[in-house]
Amino acid sequence: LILNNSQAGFRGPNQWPGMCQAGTRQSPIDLDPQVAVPGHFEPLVLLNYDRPVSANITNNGHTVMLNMEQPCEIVMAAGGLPAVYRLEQIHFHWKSEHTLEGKRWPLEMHMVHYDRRFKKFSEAAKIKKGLAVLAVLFYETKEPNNGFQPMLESMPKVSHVEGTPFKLSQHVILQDLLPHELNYFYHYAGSLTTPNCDESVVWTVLAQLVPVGEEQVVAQFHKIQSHHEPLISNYRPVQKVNNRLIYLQQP
Ligand code: 1SD
Ligand code: ZN
Repeated sequence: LILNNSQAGFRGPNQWPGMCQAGTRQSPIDLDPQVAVPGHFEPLVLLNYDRPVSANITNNGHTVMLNMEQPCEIVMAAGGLPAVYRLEQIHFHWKSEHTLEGKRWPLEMHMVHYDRRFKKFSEAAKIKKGLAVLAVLFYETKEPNNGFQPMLESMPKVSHVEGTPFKLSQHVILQDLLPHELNYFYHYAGSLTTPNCDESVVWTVLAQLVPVGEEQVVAQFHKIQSHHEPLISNYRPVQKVNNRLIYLQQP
């Protein structure tokens, strides 16, 4: 499995199996206010995002991931979501997977949640709308974003070590990684962006961007290694919208 787009020929995204080729509701997509229809949803509800939480950090060979201990009480609901979803893990793509009016941003965060009526993530992942991913796009600034500090503190431990989880030495406050405006988002039905690209995800992509320090991206995310080589990028190309409605909720 090759996620590094610098190697995107053999076994790259164009050769991924199953739904990745056959699907019609795939992710990521380009997001464009001209194409979107207005959303009239209730505001998003994010519960316990303001709480300091402990997590494990892992380099899984295609991204760096923070795992929450389950069952966790950090949940996402409303905002057009058909259920209440529990946070399973957070991971990153560099550069962004979703593009905004054709523009790709340097970093995208995926907060992966599963319908809490299921006992565990893997069961919900097989069901349409079983998963809800909250995505945040970042733009680079000279100043570092302190919200990343607890995570970046532990990143050097995993950058050259694949598959081993380490406990974060500090607690993270998830809200510190979110934009101020939460009632401004794209909402659509899509898929996981890695094989087998199951079409089980309700996507909420926040439309207000968040700053991240250039150095934080270059000196930390770009140092993550996969098979002893820097993981230069790990985004899937944008997919066809087909006959889906893409909603844009505006404050
Ligand atoms: O790429 C991630 C993958 O690492 C895994 O976390 C999966 C959930 O099992 O989700 C995809 S993604 O669609 O959130 N990018
Ligand atoms: Zn992802």
